[in-house]
Amino acid sequence: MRKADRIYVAGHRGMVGSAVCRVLERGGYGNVVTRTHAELDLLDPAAVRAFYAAERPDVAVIAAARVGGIGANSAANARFLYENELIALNTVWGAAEAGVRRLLFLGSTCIYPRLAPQPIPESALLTSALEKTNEGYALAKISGLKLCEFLRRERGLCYHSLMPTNLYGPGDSYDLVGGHVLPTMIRKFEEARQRGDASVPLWGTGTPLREFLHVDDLAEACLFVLNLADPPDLLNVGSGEEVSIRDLAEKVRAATGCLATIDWDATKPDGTPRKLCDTSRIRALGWAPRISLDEGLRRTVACYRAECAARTVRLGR
Ligand code: GFB
Repeated sequence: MRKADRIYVAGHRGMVGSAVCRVLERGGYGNVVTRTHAELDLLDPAAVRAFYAAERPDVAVIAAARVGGIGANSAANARFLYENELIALNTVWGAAEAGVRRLLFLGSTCIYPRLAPQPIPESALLTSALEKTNEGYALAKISGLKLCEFLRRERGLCYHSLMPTNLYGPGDSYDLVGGHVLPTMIRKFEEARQRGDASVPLWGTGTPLREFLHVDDLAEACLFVLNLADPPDLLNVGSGEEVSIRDLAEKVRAATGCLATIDWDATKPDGTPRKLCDTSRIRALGWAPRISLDEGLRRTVACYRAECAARTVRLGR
């Protein structure tokens, strides 16, 4: 990418999009184009076509999506499929039609089969059944990455995709019902500590394993791959460290200084048992994460407390 390139970041107000904007600014890329949801409805193909025709970006980073944790996804697979499919197809197809030179599409490692070999290689895509709790979101992200692949093959456009593992960090949603596990645990333990609660309710059995990557590491990976002359179509990006939900809870409890005990509600879903992604391909190209889970948790608890104090924290419902 050139410093003067006009770079559209779709979803710039979200956790991923805002991290990408920060890393572009730090890198001296001063020509960033953004639109709020009120300014541009990505579900509307005509509006997206008109935007691309008017703004004519050189590069597009597609970080816009309807996202959520296991609770949000499993309660609304239809909406997650519908909205994320439209966002993916409109932003990618619209970019190709407008002659956008380069595009990076962001998905998630939930695109891989529920029982994929671990760690999950990119080649595991579409080799067996998806995890039911987030099938809609996964199908939409698979469509988006496949559209990028087809456009690259048919039109020679350098459109490629990154599939990050579970992300966390500044600007995350702390919605107790729809949020992801890590931010939700931070909020639950923080509020229990402040109220002096004796126990904290957590979901499932605590036995599943998850991998976590700080969103600032992902943003650096985005810039890294955007500066590759010939990037692979699809690359996983993750920390390579997995932790059980139970151990994560202990880490979050320690990071918040909460003394409450934990009540596991086995009526809530566990979701996929593991989803450690194989990141050997992106590491072989020269990228590596820099923020460990312990350091990331320390930073994120401090960030959550600051967002609460500034009343900018996204608490959802
Ligand atoms: O981040 P999360 O909600 O979604 O993590 P996934 C869910 C795991 O954490 C399950 C346990 O094993 C839950 O039982 N858990 C324990 C909790 N307590 C809680 C809690 O209070 N809240 C939540 N949310 N979970 C998501 C996909 O899967 O991964 C998304 O649904 C996306 O589409 C994301 O791909 C990266 O990790 O299971």
